[in-house]
Amino acid sequence: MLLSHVIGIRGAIGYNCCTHDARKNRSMTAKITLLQDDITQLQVDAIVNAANTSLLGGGGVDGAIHRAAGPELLDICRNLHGCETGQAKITPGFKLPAKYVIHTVGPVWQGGNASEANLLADCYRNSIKLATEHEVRSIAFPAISCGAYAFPIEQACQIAVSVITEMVSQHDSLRKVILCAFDDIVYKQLLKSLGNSQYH
Ligand code: AR6
Repeated sequence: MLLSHVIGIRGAIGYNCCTHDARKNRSMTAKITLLQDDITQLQVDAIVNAANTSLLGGGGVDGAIHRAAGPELLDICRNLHGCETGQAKITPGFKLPAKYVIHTVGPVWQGGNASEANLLADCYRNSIKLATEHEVRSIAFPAISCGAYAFPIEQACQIAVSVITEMVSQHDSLRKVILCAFDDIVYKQLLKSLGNSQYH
């Protein structure tokens, strides 16, 4: 696998961007891009929400997405009857720039012996699977479980990069995957994981 790596830094707001071109054999051209940004502002086909099993909103990125999408998002989420950890469900984005929100539920960190790693990988895998079923070409992920759910950030970022890299190689229709970090710690860790992935 060939990976190219470009970093650009824009302006006083500290916008950071890193692009990895992952090409598998001849045809795989989907790009994995790292941004430090508010996911609710991204113009992509779908953004992923780090939700809880109720799907009825919460704090963190979940709260930000519900605020930006407007009350219709909560109305439609009531009809989804929740979501199990590691699974994903899709709704429209309503007032968001994104057409869809894919709601997934990350694991709460319990010390590492409660299948947390597998469940986190399932979140990325099932979100991308659902996205491709809805002809999503561009998708943005927050750092699932890296906030209130207290997953160790280094391990979470490695899982995110590894599963996304694997999934884009299997789904040619997916042109762009954005890893959207909010804080510096997650941003730097994702950057490191993307760099390390060149050697695996
Ligand atoms: N854009 C991008 N990333 C964000 C944003 C944003 N606007 N806001 C926060 N983050 P968390 P979790 C980052 O706690 O750990 C909720 O209450 C944040 O810095 O949102 O999966 C749900 O309802 C962190 O790196 O999600 C659940 O109850 C990452 O998003 C619970 O929290 C995830 O932090 C889920 O916890």
